[in-house]
Amino acid sequence: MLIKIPKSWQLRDSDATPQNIYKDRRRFMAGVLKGTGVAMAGGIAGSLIGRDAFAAWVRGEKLANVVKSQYTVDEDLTPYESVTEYNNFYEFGTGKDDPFDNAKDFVTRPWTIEIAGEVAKPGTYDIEDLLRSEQLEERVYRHRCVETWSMVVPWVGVSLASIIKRLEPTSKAKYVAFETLLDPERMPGQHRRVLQWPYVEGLRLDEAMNPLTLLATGVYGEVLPPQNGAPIRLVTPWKYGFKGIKSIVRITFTEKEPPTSWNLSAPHEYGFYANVNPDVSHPRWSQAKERKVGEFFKRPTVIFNGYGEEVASLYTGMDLAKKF
Ligand SMILES: Nc1nc2c(c(=O)[nH]1)N[C@H]1C(S)=C(S)[C@@H](COP(=O)(O)O)O[C@H]1N2
Ligand SMILES: [Mo]
Repeated sequence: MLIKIPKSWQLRDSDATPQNIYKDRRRFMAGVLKGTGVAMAGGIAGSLIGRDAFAAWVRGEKLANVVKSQYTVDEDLTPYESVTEYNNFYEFGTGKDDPFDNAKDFVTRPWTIEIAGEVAKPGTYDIEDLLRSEQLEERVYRHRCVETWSMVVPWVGVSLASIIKRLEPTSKAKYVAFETLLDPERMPGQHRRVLQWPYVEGLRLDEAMNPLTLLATGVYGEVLPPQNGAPIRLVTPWKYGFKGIKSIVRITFTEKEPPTSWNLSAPHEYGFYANVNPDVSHPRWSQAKERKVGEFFKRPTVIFNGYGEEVASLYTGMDLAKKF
């Protein structure tokens, strides 16, 4: 479905598309990618992801063939340095600047992703084969960590729904489970049992199919740096940051709710759903306010991180204080 009426957090078409091609765009309506809400910047529907998307990250080298998505908030971006130097990625240490220091030399090419479980097209795919026919989109998303910090991040990635459709889940598939690489040689933080390794996460299938759900391969117009989850990581902007599993090597379609790392480690602190909810306190702190990285004063947190118009219907009839 093409979103015609912008939601409060979306850019208008005319904002998402440079003015000089906006008029042309009307003639290209037929070329608008179906099902993604993408405003095509130039009518290159169906184009392949540029080869550079599968190269190692090089600072300053911009990705080609990226279109600006309407799924974009019109807010000031968190500076590049904060987005890439203030991270959680326990495979590279538990301090916020450890991933920046320790993940630098993490080699992410070549990379394979195993597709398994209740799906018609299982197999081990080279990342390039899995993504080849997808459209790279830039989406500026709010990003909210359970430790009450927040950012505004310009991700580059592909719609997870689009990939899932091609893989054809069976009628038994109700959830999607994700797994990070397990390799203590390359991920030294895995020598310490701060979490059970590998890091695992999961979504209900309808959450995974929501148009907001992104598999990010880049940020700030460049290939994703290792500390941000290269070469591919999950982004679900209405959920707390820990759902955004990094450096994914396996995606499994399951009938039952899969285990998730933070729920395994502290079940009363971290639930499966992890929806941003200012009314549900973390047992050790309130979730009502957040501090945008770089700002001094806290702001009130908004339910579903402001994405309620797009996702609230996924949870009708659920008690989100119990199913947190
Ligand atoms: N594999 C893996 N993925 C992970 C984590 C991790 O420790 N390991 N930390 C999570 C947490 S707690 C957060 S807040 C986000 C941080 O993503 P960012 O560094 O891109 O902001 O990554 C999530 N994904
Ligand atoms: Mo987090």
